[in-house]
Amino acid sequence: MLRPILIHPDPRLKKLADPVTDLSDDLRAVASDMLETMYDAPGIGLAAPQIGLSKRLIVLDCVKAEGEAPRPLAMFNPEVIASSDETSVYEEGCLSIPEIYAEVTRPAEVEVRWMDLDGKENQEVFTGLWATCVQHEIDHLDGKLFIDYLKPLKRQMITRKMVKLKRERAREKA
Ligand code: K2U
Ligand code: ZN
Repeated sequence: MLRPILIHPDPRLKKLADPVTDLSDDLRAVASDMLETMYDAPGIGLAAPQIGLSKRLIVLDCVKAEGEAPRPLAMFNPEVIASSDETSVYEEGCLSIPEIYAEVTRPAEVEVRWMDLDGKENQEVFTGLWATCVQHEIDHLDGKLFIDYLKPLKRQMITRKMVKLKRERAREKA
């Protein structure tokens, strides 16, 4: 089912998420809800803290080419185990910071280790948009948002805009 996505500023987006110790059908159902929510947004990634769950779980599908088969991935306890010195710049967005985009520089290639839905350990090198997205999602598990890489003044301006947006959305609901 679709889950509501938290909007910045929200303390739950700044917390260090807890490792997943035992995989359960409940957690598998959360991963499936997160993928449904991500596709609906639409987005190409989503982290559990964004739906208010402080667990180290992310989902992503960065397949952008038309006609290419989607590749929905769910990662439990993902960690970057190696990253390239070479960097890439990408104009990032975030489902928790709607309508805001800014350039972020990150390692161009990352090797990630994670546990999948079957409880199996995986290890894979990601490049391009996949590399950007998986790093953006793992940052969410550490309470880090892409605007944390921007200059303080720009970050404060964005936060003020989000406070205003949340107030307007609350008024619409009332
Ligand atoms: O974590 C999220 O909020 C999901 C982001 C993931 C993302 C952000 C920046 C760069 C790549 C992935 C959403 O998918 S935001 C929508 C989006 C889609 C493609 C490119 C940029 C932003
Ligand atoms: Zn995000």
